[in-house]
Amino acid sequence: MHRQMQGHLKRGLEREMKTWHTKEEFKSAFTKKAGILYDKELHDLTRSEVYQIIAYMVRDLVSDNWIRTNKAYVEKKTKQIYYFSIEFLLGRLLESNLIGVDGEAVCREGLRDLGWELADILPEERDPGLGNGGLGRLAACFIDSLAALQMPGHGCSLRYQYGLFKQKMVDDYQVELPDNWLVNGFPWEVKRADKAVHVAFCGNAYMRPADNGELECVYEGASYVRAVPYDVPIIGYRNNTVNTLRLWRAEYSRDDVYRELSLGDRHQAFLYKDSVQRISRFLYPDDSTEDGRRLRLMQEYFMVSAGVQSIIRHYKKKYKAPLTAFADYMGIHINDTHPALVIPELMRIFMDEEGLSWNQAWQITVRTVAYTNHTVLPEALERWSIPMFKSLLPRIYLILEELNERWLKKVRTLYPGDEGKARDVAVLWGGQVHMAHLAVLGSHSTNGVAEIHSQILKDSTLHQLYTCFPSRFGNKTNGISHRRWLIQANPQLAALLDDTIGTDWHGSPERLEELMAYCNDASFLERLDGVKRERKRILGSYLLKQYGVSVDVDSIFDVQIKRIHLYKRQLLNILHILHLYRRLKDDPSLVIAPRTYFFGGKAAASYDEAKQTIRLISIVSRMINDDRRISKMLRVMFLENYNVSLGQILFPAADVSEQISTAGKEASGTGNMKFMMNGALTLGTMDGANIEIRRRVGDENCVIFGLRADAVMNYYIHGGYSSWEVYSSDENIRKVMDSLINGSIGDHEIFGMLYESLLDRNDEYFVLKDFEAYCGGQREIVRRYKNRRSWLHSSAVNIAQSGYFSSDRTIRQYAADIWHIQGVKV
Ligand code: RUG
Repeated sequence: MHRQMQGHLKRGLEREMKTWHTKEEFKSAFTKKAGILYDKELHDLTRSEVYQIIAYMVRDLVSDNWIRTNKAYVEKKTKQIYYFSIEFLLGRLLESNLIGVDGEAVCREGLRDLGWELADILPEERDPGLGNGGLGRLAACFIDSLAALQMPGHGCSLRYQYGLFKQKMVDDYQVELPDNWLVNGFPWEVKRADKAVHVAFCGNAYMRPADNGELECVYEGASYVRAVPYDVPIIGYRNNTVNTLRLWRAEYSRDDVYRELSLGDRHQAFLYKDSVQRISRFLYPDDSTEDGRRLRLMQEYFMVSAGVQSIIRHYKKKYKAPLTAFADYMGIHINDTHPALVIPELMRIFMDEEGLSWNQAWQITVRTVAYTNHTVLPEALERWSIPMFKSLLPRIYLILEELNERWLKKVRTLYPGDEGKARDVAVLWGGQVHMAHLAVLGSHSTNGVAEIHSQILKDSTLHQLYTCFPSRFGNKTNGISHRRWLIQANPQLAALLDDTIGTDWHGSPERLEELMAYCNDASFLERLDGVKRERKRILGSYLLKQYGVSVDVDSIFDVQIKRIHLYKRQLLNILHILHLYRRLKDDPSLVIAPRTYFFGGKAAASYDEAKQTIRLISIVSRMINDDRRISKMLRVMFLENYNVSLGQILFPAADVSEQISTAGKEASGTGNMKFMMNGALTLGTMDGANIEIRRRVGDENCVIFGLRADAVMNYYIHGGYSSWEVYSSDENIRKVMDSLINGSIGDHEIFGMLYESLLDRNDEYFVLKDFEAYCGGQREIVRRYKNRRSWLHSSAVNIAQSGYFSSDRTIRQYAADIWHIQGVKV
């Protein structure tokens, strides 16, 4: 009661949020907007046009607040954070923004009066092609939380014309089609041509003595690319805050094109235009070629330079404080090493354009930048060849050279004769630029994304740098937006929670823990059962509509959705399915608990083993689903083109969350959190955030199996284990492995590459070593599922404990420990 009164009082003082209060208000705004945008009778509008109209209406609602938010930050001289990320995997924005402005219900009712269903309009929006996986989705959750918590934090990235690719399955092969997501425009963006900057590439840079006796840099013959920002409003959750995601697009200058044309060289003009536009054309150019790698480096520097220039300009114009105070007002967070060139770029501007000394510039830079590492896989740690780097970014290279020289001098003085140490901490070594080393050296904070991952960084991946800067290292366990992954994706569950524990958890997700009091409440569990069944039915009808296949909603829905990668071990899952299939084939009297296995995920276009894994899953699924007897107990689905929108249908419907990476390899995982929040039980290894999930829910409410990270590490140190030995001594494994090459799968298919990676190349990811334990885990899942009441109890415990994994908690930790920012009321 008391809290409620306080709430009313507080709200009374705040400016009322702008929204449509009645459906009449909505309808009148809609009609007006439709007239302005399309000049058509309402009944002639297409669904896509209806989507565009509502999107622009939402933008109208928030436009004052967008201006006000920026003004508030400047007037209060608040420190602002810029989250630089090469990806932001946003997902569709219409529904989340409608929820944000508290206009969803009114919009739904108003539209219905006008003859449309909101549910039919939402799919008209294409998933923005601005990201591909966990790292990009994390960035999207983070800016969502920053706005929800009214914190001054913005995103910075590239405006890719094409997303990763659209995955299509053709004859069991993954085919990559262009993801032309911008084809109908992107109503959420605002082009800010007046804020364009120029980014320099190539040319020649060298140092020469200046008049004052110091060295100065001469940089000549550079080519300039115009970077134009497109701003997307990031709308806070019913709170008036509107932050910004700034996306940079490479544009050619008309003057340069006209110059070439006036010289009569149309071909040259075309080449120039193309060379500029390709910088922001594709998310992830193919990095298996030198040309692709060069383009990727161009993208990284383009994003970084444009972003840093605009931040410094903003600081000088609006904050009017000396550069020495820069880090007190501006923070730059780099999401992995892709934006790590912010470090030399800040140095370049501070020294070459602002006239600061090396030491002054370095001090400000380190205080400004913070870094998050997302991987310990050596092949994913970015390194660039020095010749390529030098030719593309000559001035930036000179800065890295100086930085490296100064740093190694210090290291060699502290550790004389220890060249191993120098190698492990160098920025330039062995002909390569080491981006992770640059990121640690040039920032005041380095964190991993789950406890185990942060520990591995300290103990091994970045161990030598850790010994140099122990106080810089920390952990920030990842989180997910409970607004998108629960309130929006699973309104049925959200309503049940509201009914049971009230709505306070919307603003304070840790209060989901109040659900613990209901985990043994029979009537609550019955309703939870109803919600899960409903969500399984929704997935079932989607599959029927999309693929014409039906699934048994009474079967266990076991889901593995994520990028396809050997370390994530989709192979382990499909080999176990093959094992089950073989048992059912060998023994016609065998009856097993009905199960439906779902897979979804894209393989990188040049990653052959991952593509063959998809092919294996696809062929096995057809073989099993076509078997009339067996498909009553076992079904397998590979869902093409897994993306955020598909995730919003899959997570709520899952009973089992497959998190089965080789221990020590998955930095955190965030899918594991989305499943948990929707009441699925984790079947997982002691890896990434699984460990923290297990700690919160207890062994009774998840199933953990397999080698631990230290055992894996031990094997690596001693040259691995012998997968042949496991193969020879375990009949189940032998039979499953043989089926990969003896023609018994599908139409005499041979999966030689996978067979080789597991046996001839000694199973780097311990698939065979963990096979028996995984089969045990699967049996345990079935055993528990059979006791419906206790399964539902576990499901409820998972939901109740999932509040910790809200990205609001993560962002609060970043804000308090790294960024030193607070919420600002708008
Ligand atoms: O593989 C990691 C995931 O474990 C993690 O959850 C996610 C967000 O932190 O980042 C993923 N990741 C790592 N994506 N790209 C990389 C390497 O650049």
